[in-house]
Parts: sequence; structure tokens; C-alpha cells
Amino acid sequence: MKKVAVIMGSDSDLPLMQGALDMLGKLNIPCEAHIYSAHRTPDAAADFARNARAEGFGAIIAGAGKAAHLAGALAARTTLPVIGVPIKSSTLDGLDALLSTVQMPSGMPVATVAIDGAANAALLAAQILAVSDDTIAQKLEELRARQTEAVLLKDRALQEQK
Ligand code: RP5
Repeated sequence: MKKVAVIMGSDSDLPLMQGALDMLGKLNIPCEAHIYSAHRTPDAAADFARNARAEGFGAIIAGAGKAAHLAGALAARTTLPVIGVPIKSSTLDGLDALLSTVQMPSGMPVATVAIDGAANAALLAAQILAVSDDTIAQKLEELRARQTEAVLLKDRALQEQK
């Protein structure tokens, strides 16, 4: 099974990015987490991206805040799909990170999820791998079914309050 990389710009991003790691764990998808910064460790980030496909990764999740160039910097050095997570870690409430992550030039896509959307990034990575992996596809179906059931249960509870 292909692995998913979860890269974050700082250890201060870990509490938020843990949401991606937890979701990948729930789906039994092997993953690796690293702290690499587009600005503070540009060479380490670039080396990781260049080698990621050969190392057995199928998708990269990159979370960063402020001037969040991490996802784009990784995407520039690999043809693996890169999913950006803009993190709310500044006085601008994550809008800075959202724009820095999503506004990529043509020819260099980053699939950007919502501000602080780490769990959705993991789900998107899983859906990408599931294109050619029936085990992950099955896990995703089961997760969706549980999610649907949980919402319907809440609706039933609401109806009973009337
Ligand atoms: C970004 O700056 C990181 O991704 C983090 O969200 C933010 C603050 O980093 P620290 O100053 O906490 O290391 O590069």
C-alpha cells in the first residue's frame, strides 16, 4: 500500500495536523510525519519532495500557517498529488495561509482544503489512493456509512424532543 506523507511547517502545527494522522490511522493507511519548512529548512523540504515517489508515497499532505508556501514548494518538486492545509496560526485567522496555499500558478496545482481542515486532507489523500486500492475504497465506504448513521441518529433524537 502507498504511504501518505504529512508534512508541517513547525512543531506548533502538530496539534492541528494530528487530525490528519488520526484519520489516516483510522483508515489503516501507513503514514510518515515530518517537520520541514519552506523557509527555515528549504533544502530538507525539497529533498523530501524529490524522493517521495521513490520512497513509496502516493500523496503528500502539507500544513503550514502564515506565509504558507510549504505545499507549493513541495508540489514544485514532485508530480505526486499535494494537498495543502492552511493553518490558522496568526493574527489574520488563517486567511494569509489560505491564500498562500491555494493561489498556485497554473501548471503547479495544490489541492487546498479548508482552513484547519487536516482531517479532510487525510480523507482526500485516502480517496486519491483508493482509485487503485480497493481496501482503502472499502474503508472509506464504511466510514461514510457510519457518518451517515451518526447524522440520522441525531435527527431521530431531535424529532423525539418535539
Ligand atoms: C509557519 O509559521 C508554520 O507552519 C506555523 O504555522 C507558523 C508559526 O511557526 P512557529 O513560529 O510556531 O514555529 O511557518
